[in-house]
Amino acid sequence: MTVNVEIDGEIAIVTIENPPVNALSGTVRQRLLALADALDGDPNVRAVVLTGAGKLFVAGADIAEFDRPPEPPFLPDVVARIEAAAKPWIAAIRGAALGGGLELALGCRFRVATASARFALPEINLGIIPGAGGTQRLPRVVGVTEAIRIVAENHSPDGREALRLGLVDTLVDEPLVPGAVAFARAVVGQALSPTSIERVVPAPAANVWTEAEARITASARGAAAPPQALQALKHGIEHGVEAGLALERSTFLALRATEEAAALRHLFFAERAALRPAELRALSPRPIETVGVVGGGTMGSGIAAALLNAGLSIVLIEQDEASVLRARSTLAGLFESSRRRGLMSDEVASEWMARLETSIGYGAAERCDLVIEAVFEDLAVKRSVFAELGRVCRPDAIHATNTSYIDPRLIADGLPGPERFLGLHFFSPAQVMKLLEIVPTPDTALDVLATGYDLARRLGKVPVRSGICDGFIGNRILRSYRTEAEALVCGGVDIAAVDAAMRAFGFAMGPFEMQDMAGLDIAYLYREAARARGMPVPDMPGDLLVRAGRKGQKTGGGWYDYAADDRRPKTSMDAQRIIAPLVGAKKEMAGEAIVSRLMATMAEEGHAILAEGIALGAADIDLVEVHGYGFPRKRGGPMFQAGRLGKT
Ligand code: T1G
Repeated sequence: MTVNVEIDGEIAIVTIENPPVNALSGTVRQRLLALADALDGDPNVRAVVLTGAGKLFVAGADIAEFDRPPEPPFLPDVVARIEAAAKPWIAAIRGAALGGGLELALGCRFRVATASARFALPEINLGIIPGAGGTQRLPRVVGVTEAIRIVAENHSPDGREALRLGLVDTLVDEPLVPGAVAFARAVVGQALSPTSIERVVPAPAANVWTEAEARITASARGAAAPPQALQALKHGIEHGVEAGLALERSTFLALRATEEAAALRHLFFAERAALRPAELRALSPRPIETVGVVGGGTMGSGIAAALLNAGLSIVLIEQDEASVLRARSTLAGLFESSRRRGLMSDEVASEWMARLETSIGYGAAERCDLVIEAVFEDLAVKRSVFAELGRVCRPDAIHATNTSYIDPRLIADGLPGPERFLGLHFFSPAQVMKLLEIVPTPDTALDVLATGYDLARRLGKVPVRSGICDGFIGNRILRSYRTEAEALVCGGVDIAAVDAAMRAFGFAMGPFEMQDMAGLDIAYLYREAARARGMPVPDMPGDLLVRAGRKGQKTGGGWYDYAADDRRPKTSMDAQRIIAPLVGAKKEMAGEAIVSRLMATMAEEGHAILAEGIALGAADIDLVEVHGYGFPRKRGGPMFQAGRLGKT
């Protein structure tokens, strides 16, 4: 973890080397400050090239430091010291200059970069805003309109666009440093150009601010940082750089201490740790290029689309021509909706279709490195699929089931190749939802498990390993959440009050609205099956609704009523009458109390899941909830919430 310096003639080359991403830790900041003084005082040095070792320039401040009080030297001071250097500093950027890394580069007099380098101020994704001058220097380099997009809307220009914006002075091909040294030699001796902060930028028309405020507030959907990033930028334009820097710093420090920022940092590290479980890091995943998907229904088509999106070749296996046509039509519909929303070009859509082969019967499975089954949730049906695959596939091909609750051991029992069998539980819509529950059996080989994780990485998914229990991690917690919500209703709490409380907490929908959308019969059938096994499962209000034919939106009403052409839930007198036998005297309950009760229920189930070894860690449970069940990201997850309340 160092900052190295070497001298090439009259040019000093300063290289930040703090693997894995050259984060600007306290040690790095100290070394940069010391070097700025030393190089200013060295008569043999006439310019300084600043670069990062490895694949990128600098990924930003060291996020791991944010849970501790800030330690000097502070990054704004390091940036200001470099900016005030008597000799020009030239930032030489490859890979990425992110957050504090871009702010450091903006403190340099010049910036040179490779065409593919990426520039961003992603602080808002961590619930904070830039804290080292980015909201003030950037608009004075690229103009206010472009700066707003980068500071508050996650726009991330590459080197070519950065050149066009004036964010970089020239593009340099690899090898980067010699090109940067040549540029430094060319500027040596010239009168120093104004620093970023000295540049004057015209204040934009008033509508630029009002339009940006409206746009950013809407897209922030309650997140604190984006609107405040805009305000810091605007304050500096309207009241001068010093005032802008002061507001930026105070806002950064205030936001950094919020629960939202802590939650987002928690998820940032959890998502990265989830991709590389320690026990698998030394293992090589098996090569996967052609993947078979058995079953072209909603799940199978969504899985196929996710695989196509990752550049894999797909064999979609169905049982007859009609099913194949239906699957093709489903996929074409997915592509068409992506094209209409501008998420996919015609060329990409046709390239995807070129990599999609459909097959009637299992013959084509012999060419597959991996086959994922996504057929009807029935044990016998799934077992018959894998029996066929066992006959056709290569002996090293991996077999995966997408089951959402059947015990994978029962599916694989007695079939060939148990060591290359595992559960890969995708969430619908599989081409969108990031969560992938990976469910090995005791026989699953570690390199097969590593292959599952590697596939998740290639698909851009968040993999979470689950042990085998009823519902794995996510559906098990969902069941306890829904049961407790119904218990509140039995206790006299209004359905709409429960949904409103969970929406205010940050969920897109409350538990009853969600059930009406997904169908009440899913939970009902689960409970009826348990009752059939002799389990003492008491009737719940949802059961009464299903027996009365109220299964949710698909039947025109469930917990709520719905008009034919209007999905907005309306209080249902019919539903109230049906559930009345199980509902106590009306009881008012504050939203916070409702949230606290349901959070406690989720955390309690989470603790049981941890105690049983079903989840490897509390952060994994939070990832399941955030990436599979709509838990608001700014709240970090049920285990994070419990930890904040000292309940872990
Ligand atoms: N600080 C600390 N650790 C970091 C880090 C950071 N900024 N960025 C990445 N890591 C760790 C990560 O946890 C993982 O660790 C390893 O590096 C590889 O990461 C003052 C306040 C740079 C595009 O938000 O976007 O600057 O799991 O798996 O896929 O205004 O990391 O190996 O132990 O993601 O190649 C702003 C965050 C900070 C950028 C590389 N910067 N990082 O992606 O690797 S706030 C960011 C990324 C700030 C200033 C403000 C990505 C990447 P481990 P990885 P990758």
